[in-house]
Amino acid sequence: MRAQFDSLVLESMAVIERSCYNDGLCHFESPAMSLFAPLQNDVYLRALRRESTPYTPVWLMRQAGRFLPEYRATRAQAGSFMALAQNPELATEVTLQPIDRFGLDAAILFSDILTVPDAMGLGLRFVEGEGPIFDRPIQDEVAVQRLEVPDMARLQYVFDAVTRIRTALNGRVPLIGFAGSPFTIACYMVEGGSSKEFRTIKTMMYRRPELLHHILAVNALATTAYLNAQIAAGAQSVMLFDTWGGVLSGAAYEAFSLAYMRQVLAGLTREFNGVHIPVTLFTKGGGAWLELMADTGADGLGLDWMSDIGSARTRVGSRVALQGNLDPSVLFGSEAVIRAEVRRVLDAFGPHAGHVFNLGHGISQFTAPETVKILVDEVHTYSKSKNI
Ligand code: 1CP
Repeated sequence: MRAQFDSLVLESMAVIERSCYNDGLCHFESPAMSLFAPLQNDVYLRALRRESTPYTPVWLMRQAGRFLPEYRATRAQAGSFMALAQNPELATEVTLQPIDRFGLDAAILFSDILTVPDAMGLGLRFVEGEGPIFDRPIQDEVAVQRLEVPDMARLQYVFDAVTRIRTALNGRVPLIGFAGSPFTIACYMVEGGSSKEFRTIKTMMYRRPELLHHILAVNALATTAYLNAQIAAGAQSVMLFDTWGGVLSGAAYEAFSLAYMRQVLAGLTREFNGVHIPVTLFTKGGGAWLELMADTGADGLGLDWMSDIGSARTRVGSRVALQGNLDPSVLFGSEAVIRAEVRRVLDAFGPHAGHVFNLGHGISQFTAPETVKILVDEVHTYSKSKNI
């Protein structure tokens, strides 16, 4: 069984054309796709295409993670977060854990947005309790000039995980690939880790904007190549996480974040082996800019919990699907509160096609897994009963 699975994975990967990864623009011809099982649940993909669905699909940002005891066990087995992410077999296992447990409508690749700067040679470490740290942050002109689009071969472990996960899913639900936005990964690259004030990157932005533009241009090319390679390896939809775009002024958001997400979108493979690959953009704190985001040509927009999804829908109409909106802290509430808050979001979105239920940001590590079961049940039963 295992040998058969491994040979299927190897066969799928062997036929993926890898020769043009670095230009970000090449079109892959991959007969590998025919080796994947047909999709049984396409509700998530249909919602992103704004087609009607029998119920509202649901998945949760960071659905594979520390709130699940089985994730903590696999992570302990791997030894560290990066060892887990770099092991396609274990990454497959943790990607499937929330699918098996909760009956979600999409799986998301288990990896991280910081794999790309790591492949650029910045030296990524995760320190318990402190989050990600880069040993070689990009803080002066010499470091900026040295920065290059990494050879995608250094990220092969990610593409191998994508193919292995897609194979293991066996058509149960679609697989989402992802990357950080050029600006969001630049925040970590310039700050050297997590930040509250973003003083180093904002100082660069206002004193040496040309340096930041250079970093962002490299990041946009790298992100395009990275996502296209995930699509070639089997990702059926991709998402750009712009977690920190919302710390910018409107003008700076357009120039330093949105402009580069547009570049990524322009270079993405939007149709692969005759199938449309939907793209979702999520700018946390980006509620003021939804119309601009909808104009990028993305298929879906992620919403944090600070925006009202009903007014957001009125503003963007059916140009894009909307995903998200439930405050992750709702999962700290009672069963009755969780069910009521889920219904509130579904009612606020209204009787339209094009809603993907999700949280407004990643699930907290302190969430009790049983609460997610309640959430998924309420999304499915209530939306089915309303026949949205
Ligand atoms: O200790 C651990 O096990 C590590 C915790 C963890 C996990 C589970 C990290 C470190 N990354 C991940 C996985 C991850 N990260 C996924 C996989 C999908 C899933 O779990 O279901 C995804 C999509 C991400 C994306 C990610 N990483 C973002 C964008 C989305 C978001 O939540 O805003 C960001 C900002 C990161 C950086 C990062 N990686 C890890 C941590 C703890 C952080 C955040 C650091 C910070 O707050 O600045």
